[in-house]
Amino acid sequence: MTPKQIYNLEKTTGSKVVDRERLILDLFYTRATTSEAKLQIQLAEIKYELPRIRENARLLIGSERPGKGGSGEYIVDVKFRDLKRRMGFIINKLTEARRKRELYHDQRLDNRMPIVSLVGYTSSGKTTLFNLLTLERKETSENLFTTLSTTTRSFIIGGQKLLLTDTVGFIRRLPTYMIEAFKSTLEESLQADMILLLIDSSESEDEIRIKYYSCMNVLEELNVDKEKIVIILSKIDNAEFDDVKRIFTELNILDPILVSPKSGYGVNNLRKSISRKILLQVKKIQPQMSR
Ligand SMILES: Nc1nc2c(ncn2[C@@H]2O[C@H](COP(=O)(O)OP(=O)(O)O)[C@@H](O)[C@H]2O)c(=O)[nH]1
Ligand SMILES: [Mg+2]
Repeated sequence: MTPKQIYNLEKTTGSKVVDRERLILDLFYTRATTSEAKLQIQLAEIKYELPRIRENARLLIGSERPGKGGSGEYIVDVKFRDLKRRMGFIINKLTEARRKRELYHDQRLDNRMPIVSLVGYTSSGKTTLFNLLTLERKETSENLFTTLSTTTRSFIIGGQKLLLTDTVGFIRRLPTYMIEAFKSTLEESLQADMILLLIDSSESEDEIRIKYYSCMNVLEELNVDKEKIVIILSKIDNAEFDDVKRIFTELNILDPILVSPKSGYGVNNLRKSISRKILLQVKKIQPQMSR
């Protein structure tokens, strides 16, 4: 939506109006746990605002046309310079934050509970599965943005206490300037020992393929160890089993876990897989811990 459309809608409805991009930015912001993530999101916010300055200024001063030399042009200039300055400031801080993160990275392997992270597109069933595994009752819905705060809960599998993290998830048609901000919301959960990547298997073949590849690409870009990733075919109750099997053979996914977060189908099997995999991971962590 253009600023003008938002302005007009607000006037006619008497309600606050946010467009899709603004909403995604707000959502990311509520999920940001690290200062680096917050900075990335602020940067994306500036990129959202920059192309809207002129029109916003025009709306602000009402009928007065922001012609050359007019007060409108002045507002635009000041605002533009201000945003550019803030952008430079944020970029510097980000460089600094990245340097610090690399410096302290190794100290993260101290004595801690193994962490399992839920990743996947919005509406793939992450929160439903989260509730099921942790016996939590959080709101789930068709609404894409039900998950509003970072959620980590402990749960026990085979006597081992673990932490499970729910994430905001991938979003369809994400504007390119938001990609870095999106990745930064994931970054912390990707430090997990095991990543459950949920794919909604009830969607069309094309959708499944596209989403699978885009998830895997992002995880690769964020240097996630492939061995940590477990592919979960979610909502299997709503899928044609033979079709799904064929697609995943074609995608060369060796042993996906079939789950229906809603009905609970396949969840015991999933628990067993988590338990097996985490035991291996914990063994890998232990020697480093005693160094
Ligand atoms: N048919 C079906 N629907 C499901 C299943 N699991 C979740 N859903 C529905 O899918 C929607 C999105 O689920 P949610 O857990 O909020 O997805 P998230 O965005 O990945 O956290 C909700 O309406 C759920 O009730 C399932 O196993 N089968
Ligand atoms: Mg959710």
